[in-house]
Amino acid sequence: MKNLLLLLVPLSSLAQTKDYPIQPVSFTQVHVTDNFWQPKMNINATVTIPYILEMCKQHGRIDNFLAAAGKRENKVCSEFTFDDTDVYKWIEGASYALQVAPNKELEKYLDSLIAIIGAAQEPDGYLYTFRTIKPAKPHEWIGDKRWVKDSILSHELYNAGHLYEAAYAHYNATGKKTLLNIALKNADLLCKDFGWGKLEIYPGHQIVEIGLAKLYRITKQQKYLDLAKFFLDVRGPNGEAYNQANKKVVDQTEAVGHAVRAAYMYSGMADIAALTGDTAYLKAIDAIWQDVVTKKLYITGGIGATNNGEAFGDAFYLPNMSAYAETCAAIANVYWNNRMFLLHGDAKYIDVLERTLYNGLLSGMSLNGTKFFYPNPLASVGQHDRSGWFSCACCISNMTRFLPSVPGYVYAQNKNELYVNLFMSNSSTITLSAGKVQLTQTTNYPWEGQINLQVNVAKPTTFALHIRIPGWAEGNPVPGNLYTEGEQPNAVTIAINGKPVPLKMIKGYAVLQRSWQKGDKIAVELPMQPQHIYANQQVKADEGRFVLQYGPVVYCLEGWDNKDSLVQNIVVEKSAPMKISYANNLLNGINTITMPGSGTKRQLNSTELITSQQQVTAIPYYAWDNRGPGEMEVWIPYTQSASRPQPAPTIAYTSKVTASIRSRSIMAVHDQLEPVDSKDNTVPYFHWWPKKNTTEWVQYDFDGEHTISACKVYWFDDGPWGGCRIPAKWTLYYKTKDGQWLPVKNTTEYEIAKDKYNSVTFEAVATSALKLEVQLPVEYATGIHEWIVDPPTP
Ligand code: FUB
Ligand code: ZN
Repeated sequence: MKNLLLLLVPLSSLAQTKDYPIQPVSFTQVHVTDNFWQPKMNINATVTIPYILEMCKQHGRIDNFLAAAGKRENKVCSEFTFDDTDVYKWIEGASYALQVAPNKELEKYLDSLIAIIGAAQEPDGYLYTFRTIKPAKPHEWIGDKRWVKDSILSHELYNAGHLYEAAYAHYNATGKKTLLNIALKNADLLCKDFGWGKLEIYPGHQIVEIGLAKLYRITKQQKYLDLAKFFLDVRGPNGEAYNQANKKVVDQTEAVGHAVRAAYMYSGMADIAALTGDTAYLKAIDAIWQDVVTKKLYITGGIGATNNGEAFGDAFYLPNMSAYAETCAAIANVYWNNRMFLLHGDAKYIDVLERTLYNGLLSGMSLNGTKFFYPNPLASVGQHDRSGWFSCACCISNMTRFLPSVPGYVYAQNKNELYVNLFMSNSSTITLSAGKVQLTQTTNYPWEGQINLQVNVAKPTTFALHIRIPGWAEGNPVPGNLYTEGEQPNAVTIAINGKPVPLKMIKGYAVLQRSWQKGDKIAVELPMQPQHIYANQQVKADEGRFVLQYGPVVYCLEGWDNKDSLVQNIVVEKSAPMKISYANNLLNGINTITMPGSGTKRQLNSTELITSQQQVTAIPYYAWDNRGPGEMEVWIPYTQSASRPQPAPTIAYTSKVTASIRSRSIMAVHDQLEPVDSKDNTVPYFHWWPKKNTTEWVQYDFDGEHTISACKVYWFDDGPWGGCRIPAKWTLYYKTKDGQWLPVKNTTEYEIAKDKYNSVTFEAVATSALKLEVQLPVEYATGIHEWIVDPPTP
C-alpha cells in the first residue's frame, strides 16, 4: 500500500497533463452568497445529509458493510445489489459539503464509516457487500463467480464506480487517503481481472469509467485510464440497447436505453476523449447530443421519457403525465453537458445544463430537503407525490452528492479566458496565466436579470471574460428546433463601468477582451420577460399547448394556486397579459406569474363544454408538490381541445372510489379522460401491478341511491413489454339495502377485449354501491383506464 501512496500526484500538477482544454473552477473556489442556491446547499448540508445517513442506517445500507466486515449477523439487510452506492454517494456529498463548511464531527464519522468499508473489503480488493456477506448463495442478480453477471444486473462495477467518485471527493476534501486506498486496491483488482485477453465484460451500469478517470487524474497511473477506455471499447455490438451495448460506442449516434446509464457513459466518453485526445468518441457523443437536444429532451431538461426500461423513448416521444425523467438522469445530464462544454467551449451545452439544473433536477428534492421525486412528471392529477425514501434510493443519494458541487459549474477557465457560465451571487479567486483575478458576482437571478460583476486584479491584467448569454435570452430556449420561443426577447445589454459595449459574440458568449483594472464593473442585463415556448409539432403531447418560462425557470400550474384545485381544465390564450410578482412567503420566495384564463367543464347529456373565466397562477416547476400532491401541469393548453375538462357529475364521478389496494391513481377510473388505446400511458390509469393471479376489486360508493343497468370498462394493458393485461374475468356486484353484495344479473356477456370499452348490461338495480371484481391473469396484473356506470336509457 505504501508504494501506492508514493504514486499519488499532487492535484496542482494536473494542469500540465492532457485533459479538457477548458478547466472548471472548482466549487471550493466559488463562495456562493446568493438567496437561491446558498439556502438550498445549506439545507442539503444541515438537513439532507444527516437525514440520508439516518435513512441509510435504517434501511440496512450500513449494516450490509458491517455484515461484510464480520461485525454483525451474516445477513444481507437491503434489497438491491447496488445499495452500497447509497453509502458511497452519501460520502461524496458529505465530503463536498465538508470542503465548503468544515465539520469535525462529520469528518470523524466519515473516518469510522470508512474503517467499516475497509473491513468489508476482501483481501484482494474486491468490495461488494452483497456477495461477501453470502458468497455461497448470493442474490439472484449475482453470478456464482465474481463479475460474470455484471453486464446484466449485478452492478459490481457500478458499485466500484461510485466508490471511486466518493474516494476522489473524500481525498480532495480531507487530504486523507483512507478511502482512496480502498478504491485504488479495488481498481487494481479490476485492472488485474478485466482487459483484452482477460475478462472481456462490459459494465451493465456505467459509471466506473468516470470513476477510473478520476483515479487516473489523482495517480497518473495509465492503467486506470486504459481500463476506463477498455470498459467503453468492449461494449457492443451484440448486447442490449437497454444498456447501450447494441453497437460499439464509437458507432453510436442516437441516445437509446436506460437514460442514467447512457448519460454516465457519454460523460465517460467525454472524459476519455479529453484525457487521450480520442476523436472517435467525440464524434459519437457530438451526434448523440444532437439527437437528445433535438428529439428527446424535456423542456425541464429531463431525459428518459419512458418508465419502460427507465429509458429514452423514440424521437419526439415526450409524454407529460407519464414522463419518467428520473432525477438521476437529470444529474447525469448535467455531468455530460458540463463535459461537452469543457471540450468545445460552447455555451449551448451550458444552456442545457442550466435548464436541467433549475428545473428537472431541482424538482427532485423538496424545499425542506427530505422528500424526493424519482420520476419527474410534467403533469399530474394528484397521483404523484414526493417520498422520504424509495427502496431503490438512487435518486435520493444522488441529489445529496450533487448539490454541494453546484458552485463548480459557475466559472471555467482556459489560459487567459475566463468563462462566466451561471449566474449566482458569489466571490471567487481564479488564477489565469496572466495572474490572479478576483471576481465578485451580485445578482438576484433567477428572479431578476441584472448581473453585476466586479473585477479585482493586483495590476492591470489582460484576459478575455466570456459571459454566457443564455439561449433563452436570445430566442433559442434549447439548441435546435425542438422548442421555440413565441416572442423575440428584448436585447441583452452589457456595460463596463457604466458605458454600454457592443456584444462580440463567440460560441454563445459575449467576449470582453481588455486590460482589466482593479474595480472594473460589468453590468449585464438579461431580458426577463415571461416567454411562451412551443414544442416542435412532432411532439404530440404538447400540441395546442405552451410552456411559460421566466429567465431560466420553467413554470407550471399547480392546483393549490388555482380555482377548485384544478389545472388540467385550464385554457390560457397566447395573448393573455402576464403579471410577474415576487412572493416572499410562498415556497421559500418565488416569482409567480398570473394571467387571465378560463376553466372548462363537461356537462351531463351534452358534449358541449361549459367555460368560465378565472385567474390563473403559475409557479416555478421545481417548487411543485411542496404543499402536498395535487393537480399540476407544465404545458398549458391554449386551445380548448388540448385541455382536459373537469368531469361531468356522472354517477361514477360523484362516487367515492376505493380499491383492493391503496393507490393514488385510483381516481383515474372516473376522470373521464379517455385513452387512445389500452396501452396509452399518457392519461392516468389505475393498475394492480405487480400482483398476478389474484382476485381484486374496485368499488364505487354512489352519492345516493341510483338505478343502473349497464357498465363499461376500458382496461389498461401494456403488453407485450409491460406487466398488465386484460383480465381473465370480471364480475359486477351491487350492494343491497341490508349491505350484502350480490352479482348483477347480466343480460349480455362481460366483454373482455383490448383497445375499446368493454360493456355489460344487466337487469336494473337500485343501489348505493357497485363493486367491480377482477380476476387477474395467471402471469400478469390488470389495470383500468376508465369505468363508466350507466343508468337505464329512458
Ligand atoms: O441501477 C441502479 C439505479 O437504479 C439506476 O441508475 C436507476 O435508474 C435505477 O434503475
Ligand atoms: Zn435514480
